Amino acid sequence: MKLREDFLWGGATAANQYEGAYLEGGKGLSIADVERGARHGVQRQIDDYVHEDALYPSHEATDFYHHYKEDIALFAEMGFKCFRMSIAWTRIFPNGDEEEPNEEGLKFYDDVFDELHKYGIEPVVTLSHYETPLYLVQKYGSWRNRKLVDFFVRYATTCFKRYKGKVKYWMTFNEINATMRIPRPYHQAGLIFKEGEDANQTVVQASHHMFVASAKAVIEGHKIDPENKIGCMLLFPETYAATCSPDDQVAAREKMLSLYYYGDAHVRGYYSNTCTSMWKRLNAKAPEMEPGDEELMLAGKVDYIGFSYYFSSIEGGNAEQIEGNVISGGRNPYLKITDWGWQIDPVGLRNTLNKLYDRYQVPLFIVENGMGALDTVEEDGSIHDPYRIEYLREHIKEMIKAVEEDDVDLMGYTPWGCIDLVSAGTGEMRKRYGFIYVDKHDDGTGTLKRSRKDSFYWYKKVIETNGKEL
Ligand code: BGP
Repeated sequence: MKLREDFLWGGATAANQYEGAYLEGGKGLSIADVERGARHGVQRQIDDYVHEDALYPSHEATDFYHHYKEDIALFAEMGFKCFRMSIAWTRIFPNGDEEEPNEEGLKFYDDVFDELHKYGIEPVVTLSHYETPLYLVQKYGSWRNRKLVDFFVRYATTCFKRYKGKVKYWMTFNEINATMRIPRPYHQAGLIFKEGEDANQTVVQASHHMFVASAKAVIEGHKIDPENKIGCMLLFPETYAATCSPDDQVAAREKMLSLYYYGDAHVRGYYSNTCTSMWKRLNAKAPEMEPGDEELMLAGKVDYIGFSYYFSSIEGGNAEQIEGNVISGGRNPYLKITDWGWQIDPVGLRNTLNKLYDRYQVPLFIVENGMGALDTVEEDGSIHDPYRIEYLREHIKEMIKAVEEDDVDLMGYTPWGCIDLVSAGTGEMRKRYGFIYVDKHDDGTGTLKRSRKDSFYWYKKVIETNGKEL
């Protein structure tokens, strides 16, 4: 199979890390607006929440809200075919539970989508990217409460109706499987555990509500516009056994179970043996279901799998542990690491594409991949980032092998943080992924001026030649 001629080359962002303007245009607070990064824990931050903008990186972020025209022109210059972004739920429903949407928020995304279409760029939209309305967390206990299903579906259908004809690629929940990464499900699902609460049981229940919400959104989205392609989004790092000892193989296989848990529910549309065995592993019961839930999950299966891939790790043996943003794993002596200790493994991307396609047989979309690094601006303003080019080049090579040699059906590739934005894991600005540099720093200073890095010109060529020139 050849790489599709209409392959969706582009880049990826999320509102809470990029948009800024956190209180403008009638927007309400989201969980991201009171958090300083997934790795910092959260309960205390909500209690102590004060408007110290530099400490809460989503507040200004890199200000897409006021720079979208300029940024989209730069994406167009690189030749983007698509642009992955998220809608901030709190721009549309500031508290999350209102009956009527906020027109100013709806209008903002209309303008963004129109601007993208001006250049022939297809929007790829995540409905919930770590942006649950804070009010839903405080008033309803977030996704542990069944009521969120209806709130989410109202939000999703409002978007499907309003942006019909402007957006056809959607994803429901970003990295939904991060919900099972206890103790950090706040970041994904707004869950804060009470003293003595059975956290595992809550996660199983909250995840069920998200599956039902996603399935209902898929069903409604198809009704509103049969052209809609609605996917799920999985965090999907590769895992190897530390040695060829059978026990290590088991450990590596088991590490993947929580990933397949979410894939199976979304794509197969039911709780497979992987899921039921996970309940035992977590010492949890099956989630409480309402009559009709199982039918909904089956009828609302996603059209494709979007996934993020950054690194691999090993399981078993006595491997030294390394931290990702919401996950951790063992150090692999064969691999180099980034400035943040993430293991660089392009071959792991090919493995992942094969694993996912083999199991699910639906189109795949790499909606995040990339390297967070420290960039230096030279005196003449140029930014040389050969490390980023090398990382992406090697991953794209393996991606193309998966398509051309292994016949995996792949829709597109949108490297993460195509323009510098705030890190989800650490809340830092200095951890940069972009082809476009933004003058903004961790202490909140900076002019927000945009400049092209070397990788900008390199990626432009990659897109122009449909991946032939790397
Ligand atoms: C994924 C998230 C993104 C993003 C990326 C990079 O987990 O979906 O929101 O930020 O990881 O991670 P970080 O920002 O922690 O470097």
